[in-house]
Amino acid sequence: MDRIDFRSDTVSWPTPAMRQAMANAPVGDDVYGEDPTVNRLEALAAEMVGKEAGLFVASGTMGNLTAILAHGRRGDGAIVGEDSHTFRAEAGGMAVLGGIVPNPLPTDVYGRMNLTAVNQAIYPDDCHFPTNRLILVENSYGAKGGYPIAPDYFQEIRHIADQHGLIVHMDGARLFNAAVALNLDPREITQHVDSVTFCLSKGLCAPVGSVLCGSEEFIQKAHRARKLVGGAMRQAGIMAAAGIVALTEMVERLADDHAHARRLAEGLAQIPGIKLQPELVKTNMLFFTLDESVKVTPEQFVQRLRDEANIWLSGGYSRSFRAVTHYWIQEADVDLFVKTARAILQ
Ligand code: TLP
Repeated sequence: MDRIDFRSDTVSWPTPAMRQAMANAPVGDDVYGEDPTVNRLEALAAEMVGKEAGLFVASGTMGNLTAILAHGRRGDGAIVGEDSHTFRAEAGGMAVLGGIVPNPLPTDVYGRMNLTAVNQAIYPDDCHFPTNRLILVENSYGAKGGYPIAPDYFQEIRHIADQHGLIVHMDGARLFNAAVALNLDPREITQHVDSVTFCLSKGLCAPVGSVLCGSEEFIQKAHRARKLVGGAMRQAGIMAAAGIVALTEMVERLADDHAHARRLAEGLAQIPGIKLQPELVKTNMLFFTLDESVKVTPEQFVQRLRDEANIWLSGGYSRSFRAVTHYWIQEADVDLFVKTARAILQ
């Protein structure tokens, strides 16, 4: 890449192997179900998360929206973390386009809703209320520093859902980061949910795309929902080819990104004026805050990192920043970040 970009793992460029695979991909019309590369990706994705079928979509947002549209109807309720991506950062799609009524609950330091609160959030069977339909979960949990939530939480959520006939969808944008960090097969996490979306274009480096996975019957419905939001593509095998490389070559190496994030956290934590908790850094992201005592403004901090070391960082709202590691960030880049930050703040 042409810069050291910690703003997100979404910025990661495709690898040379992906570009090669894209150039050589056999293609067909995916709306007719005839793109062999898309079909291969969907089958591989479904197998890796232990579901019957998969659906290639343009983005994580489209995957979550397609899932919610396929699972629910106007007037249905969705219990969801109040700082989850689906509730907070997808332009309100479930309500705007689906007529789904979110029922947001607080989450703990790891991104888990309190189970008693989840139980209490289920409406009585009464015409005043939305219809109970969905519980939306996320793993890893972006707003809580990408914390990887262990499967027992999802098992509890499943239990509640089963008691009330609810459907559980997981925004697993960074599911593989969670699985690698927990040293688990992703299926051990996804066995507790009805459907899951994961992204190919974040830490896994593909240029575009996510896959929504679930039962055959659900994916049939999801085809219509994806069409509805304009997401049915044609020779999408060009992009799916990169996704296959992402799933076959880029999963295990996520551990390197996690080690880099931890190294960055430990380095930054040593600098006077920076506040963070390295022990919470388990995957490829970290949050830190500039102490009130720091003279440099958040904007100056971002600008100087860019000017002095070509290091790109976003954030600064409430003096808080997020740094995300990915394939294109090496240990030397992490050390340069720490060294430059120290020089700026001294
Ligand atoms: N997250 C982006 C931004 O939107 C914040 C990022 O840089 O992290 N779920 C989670 C947990 C996500 O973090 C994201 C993207 C999505 C869903 C949506 O994926 P895309 O961007 O492909 O629509």
